[in-house]
Amino acid sequence: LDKYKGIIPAFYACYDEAGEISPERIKALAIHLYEKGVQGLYVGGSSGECIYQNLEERKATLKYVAESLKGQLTLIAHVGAPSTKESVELAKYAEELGYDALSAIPPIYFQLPESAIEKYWTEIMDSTDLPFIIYNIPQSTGYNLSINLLKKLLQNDKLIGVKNSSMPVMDIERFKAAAHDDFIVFNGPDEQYVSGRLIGADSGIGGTYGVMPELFLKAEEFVSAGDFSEARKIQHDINDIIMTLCSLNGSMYSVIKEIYKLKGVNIGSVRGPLEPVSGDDIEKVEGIKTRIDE
Ligand code: NAY
Repeated sequence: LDKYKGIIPAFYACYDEAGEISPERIKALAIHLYEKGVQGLYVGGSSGECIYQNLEERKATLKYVAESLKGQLTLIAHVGAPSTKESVELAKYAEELGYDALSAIPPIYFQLPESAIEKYWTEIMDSTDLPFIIYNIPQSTGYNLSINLLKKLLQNDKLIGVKNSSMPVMDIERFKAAAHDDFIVFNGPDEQYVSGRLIGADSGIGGTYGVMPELFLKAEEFVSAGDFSEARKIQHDINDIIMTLCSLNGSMYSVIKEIYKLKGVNIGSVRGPLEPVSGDDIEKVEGIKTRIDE
């Protein structure tokens, strides 16, 4: 399970100037992140703007990332989709492409009973031979994984971990305590990477790792070495940067994509209803990049 330990950026949606999926840009971003030395990639999740892409577009993204990097780092496919049918189709496709693991949010839009959520995740798990990682992100889905459901799902050997994006770091400790020793908990909130690791997270998957991989790799190095005071300093820098990423007009992802253009890796902008960076704020992007590079 060492292949899941380390810094795993959530892969960004890559569009051309017309807002269509860009194979070339997907490949360029994949190679760029690989060269930074990250442990793996989480493809097609929140940062992949999965909710705003159709099945064919999501499949294309999974395919071009796999073509670029299969066998070179750990690849996790997020396959959560509005219906079970589509999620299973994506899961099977990811298996064909050679992904290492699958992951999915719970069903969205309707507030379904836990029995339906259990069935949804179980049907995805049963559809392939790949290991499965629950994506718990209650602030976006409206459902917070219960210890009760986690314990039930743990009877399925395919379940190897949970990517926990709920804000209480204590949830990480509770999930670790409820499961077996090899169960992997991934820290979700980037703002709490260091505290997440200290309370028991084995590694992390995050939406801002991709724009500042060096900082997260450094934070992880200090955590692994037990140098918490240095780790805390890096977390402080990371949090200052995240606050500025979130302070401009437009979504955090649109700011990240403008920074990427300045890095010389153009991955396009965001897709509606996410808003691009607008007006004078575009001039502030350079300052954020400088802060990251310092
Ligand atoms: C994914 O699937 O793209 C992620 O892992 C992103 C998880 C992110 N949470 C949300 C709500 O977007 O990494 C976090 C987030 O970007 C970060 O903590 C900054 O707020």
